[in-house]
Amino acid sequence: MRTQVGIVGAGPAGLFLAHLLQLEGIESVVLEAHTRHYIENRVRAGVLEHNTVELMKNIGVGDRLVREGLIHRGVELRFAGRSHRIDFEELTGRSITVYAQQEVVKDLVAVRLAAPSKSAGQILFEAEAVKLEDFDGNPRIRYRHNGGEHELRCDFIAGCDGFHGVARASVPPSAISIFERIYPFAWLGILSQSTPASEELIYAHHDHGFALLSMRSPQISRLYLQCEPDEDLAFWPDSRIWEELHTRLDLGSELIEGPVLQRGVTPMRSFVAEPLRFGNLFLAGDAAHIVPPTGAKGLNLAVADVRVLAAGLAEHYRHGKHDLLDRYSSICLRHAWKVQRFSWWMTSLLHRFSGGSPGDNAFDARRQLAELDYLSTSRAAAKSLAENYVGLDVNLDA
Ligand code: FAS
Ligand code: PHB
Repeated sequence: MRTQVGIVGAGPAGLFLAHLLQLEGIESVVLEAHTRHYIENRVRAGVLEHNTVELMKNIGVGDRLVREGLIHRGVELRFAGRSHRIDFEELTGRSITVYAQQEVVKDLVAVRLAAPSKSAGQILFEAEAVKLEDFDGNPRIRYRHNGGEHELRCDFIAGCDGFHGVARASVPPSAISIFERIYPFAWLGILSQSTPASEELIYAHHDHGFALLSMRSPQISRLYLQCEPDEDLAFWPDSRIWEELHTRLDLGSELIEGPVLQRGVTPMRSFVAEPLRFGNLFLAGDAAHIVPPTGAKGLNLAVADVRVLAAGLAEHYRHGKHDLLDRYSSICLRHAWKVQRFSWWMTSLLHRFSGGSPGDNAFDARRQLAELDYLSTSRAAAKSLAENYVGLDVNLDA
């Protein structure tokens, strides 16, 4: 099979890229290892930045988002027995929208499969890319599908296959640099059939550890607890989860319990691969970088990458120019490192660190409370958090 752009992975990065290319009349084929049902039901991110929301509306996949998405104009910080609201709208004129990642995936898969011409709209499900070849010259993707091994020839390969994918692993180790920080904790996340105790997200700093109240709808809550990196969910019956959420969020009877519909433990790491381009292979999204979810950035960073990549590919096919493709890596890394900084900062602000000496840990806890106090009393500090949280614009002049 042959196409212009071979895309490995049908997560947000691959699906947004496929649609952006289609709007430019550029043909692509998406290879996805899992089934459509699997990727459309995988519970992950929940917060869309301003720019992601505006993009979805502008590229014709925002109708359900506008109907069902929950617009949030601020977020609450809870610490030392008190609360402080960061007013996004007043500080930045922007807002965020709570709309689950799997809903974004459903919207993008639907528009892709509805594409007029078959070649412009192909997603091959249960098609696992096993080897990327000759991405310096004439790229080929070898993949398994329907019990056989196949080859997709293309002009370019977009590695949108996430942290554990084959794309980054195909790059010779000598050609790539890795920057990584592993955090000494994870997040235990649940979906519960319970009315959210707050209309906006609550990030809570507590002696027991971090907690986050989010939601998916007026009937479904999304709640997280800081836990050990190797936490065994068997030791977290619903009763213990709710007890810990009550303690850390300190919402009294407002925190309504309900049946736990889904639970999982998400490890926490900061990770960046450099560069992001290897000949005609481009890495995007989690294949290129991972952020701790504290800043709600993972999905949004993936979208930022593929907007630049799609613009670069359009410049190539339409005008035969390569300026944006040549600057893809520097533009996306400059943005990604700012998002890494913010995600690391939010994580370092709100989580209980216990790995150091007792003195270090006690110092850290006081430092965090001082920073939270500063955020609640300084407009400049609050504005900095707000403009990062609603999303920074990508600077194409990198
Ligand atoms: P994805 O991992 O979403 O997609 C990659 C796709 O490639 C997958 O569908 C995979 O099946 C496919 N693939 C992999 N190898 C392949 C191969 N060899 N051949 C074909 N296909 C292949 N972010 C937030 O902002 N907030 C959160 O709360 C949050 N929670 C998360 C929880 C979990 C458990 C995880 C893993 C991530 C979470 N994230 C969160 C981050 C997440 O949302 C990612 O940033 C986002 O999915 C990135 O999108 P992609 O880059 O498309 O990668
Ligand atoms: C979510 O709703 O899943 C969510 C919200 C904010 C975060 C992370 C996850 O920082």
